Amino acid sequence: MKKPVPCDVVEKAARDILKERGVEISDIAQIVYDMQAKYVPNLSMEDCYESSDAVLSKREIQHAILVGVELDKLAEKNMLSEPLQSLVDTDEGLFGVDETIALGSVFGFGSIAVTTFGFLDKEKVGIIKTLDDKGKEDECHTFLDDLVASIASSASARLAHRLRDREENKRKEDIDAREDEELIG
Ligand SMILES: [Ca+2]
Repeated sequence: MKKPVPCDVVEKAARDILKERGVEISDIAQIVYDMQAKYVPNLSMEDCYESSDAVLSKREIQHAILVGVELDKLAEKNMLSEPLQSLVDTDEGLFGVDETIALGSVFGFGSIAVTTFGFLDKEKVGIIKTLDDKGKEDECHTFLDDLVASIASSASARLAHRLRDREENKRKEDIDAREDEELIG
């Protein structure tokens, strides 16, 4: 019988692969900061970092990262079959699977996550722009730029909801419990 993969192995692999591809949690936190600063007075980078890190502990996003980045890496090495190789490597405009995979994991975080993802998909900011630019050269980040947008969007939504709860003085355990109930994975 095939053995299930322990979840800590999956989480570590997803976190490692982001780093390997040049994305630090602080880069994602910066996007979250830029997205939320106009709505939240006194927003701290620590809150943005904490929220980005928490999103990375969700299984659904870890799986999306592993699938997407694997395809980016294979395309970079010219190892996919044609025509998929060219579709991924050239980031063909009508190839939307990169966005679909990334979008799939923001739904659990509600409408703020979905609208933020739509915004980041159009206005590539921070590390998303860097990845997009590098992808036009020798590297391939067709999936990764959308995955980063997905993590940042989910983290923005999570943060917005938590800050409201904090404002209303809900106890930390209640906030954590509610999040666990609401989210998949
Ligand atoms: Ca893309």
